[in-house]
Amino acid sequence: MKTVFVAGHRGMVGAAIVRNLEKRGGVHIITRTRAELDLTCQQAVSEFFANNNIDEVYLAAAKVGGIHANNTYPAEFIYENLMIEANIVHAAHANDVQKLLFLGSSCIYPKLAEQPMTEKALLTGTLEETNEPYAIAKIAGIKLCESYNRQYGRDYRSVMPTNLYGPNDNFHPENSHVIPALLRRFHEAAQRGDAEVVAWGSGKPMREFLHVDDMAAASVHVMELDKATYDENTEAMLSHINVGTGEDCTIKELVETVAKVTGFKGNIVWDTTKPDGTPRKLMDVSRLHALGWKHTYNLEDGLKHAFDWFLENQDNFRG
Ligand code: GFB
Repeated sequence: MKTVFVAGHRGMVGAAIVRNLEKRGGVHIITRTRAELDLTCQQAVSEFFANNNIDEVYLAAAKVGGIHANNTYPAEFIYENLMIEANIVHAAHANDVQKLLFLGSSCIYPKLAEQPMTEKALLTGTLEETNEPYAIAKIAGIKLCESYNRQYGRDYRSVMPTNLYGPNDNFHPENSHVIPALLRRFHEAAQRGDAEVVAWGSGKPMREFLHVDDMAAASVHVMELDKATYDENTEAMLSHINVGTGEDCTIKELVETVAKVTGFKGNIVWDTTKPDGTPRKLMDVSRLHALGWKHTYNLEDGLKHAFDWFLENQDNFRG
């Protein structure tokens, strides 16, 4: 039975990957909490790989957050992500782990990339300033994988998800992404019977959203593709694959759907002192579709599922 290390299993994506792998069965899954293994510590990561006979790695550990967190803690976003990736990718190689899947983000693409964004848009323009440090770290992660593949013949793949949401999300009022922030704020406003609720920015930016269970399924799908099929659909210097739905909506439309799902009936006030971020970042998912994977959740059903999870877990979620 192969041994699979899921780095970041307490996070939203890592937890979903563990659920997916457990459901499929037939693998031995290894996880470590932050207290057990500090992924930013090179020596600890080296020793962990040397002491465990790992066959495959899902690299879902990362410092993540929404537009405000990225803009407020740029040092942590670049430092922690670079360290985690460099330590894990190098230790995997040094201990002869042949397969690894690195998880990035759609913010690796230029702020004004042509829409929808194909994998070829990488490094063709200037990044969005609110999350440039995070994006640079994620681009470095892709290039780490490509470099070990080129020089040492490793099979380290990368997937770049669009904005994700779902169970185990971070519902912090300021530092979270837009969906968890709005689900919580609208729910609390509905409970109190507030007449209005505040959403950030102009409402005009467009975003694409993918349920995390779909992301986990796509990650396992890409990891399990045979090498010849993967290689045929990627290129030596562009070996990452976009993961998304290929459909987007305005933040205003998202807000209206969140109001419907949470039962909030009052007015929405836009706080235009908050940043909008990238105007649009729609993924071109044709490479992923050609590789035989498509999402299952539409946005409203996905939001209902995430909201149910929130209601069941609101007493013990993070933030
Ligand atoms: O999800 P979000 O923080 O991330 O914000 P980004 C998306 C959009 O929602 C922005 C608006 O236009 C926000 O102004 N928005 C409206 C809100 N109300 C709220 C709110 O209450 N909270 C939040 N957070 N936003 C992140 C990157 O960018 O996307 C990360 O900073 C990462 O690096 C992630 O790539 C996927 O899509 O703008």
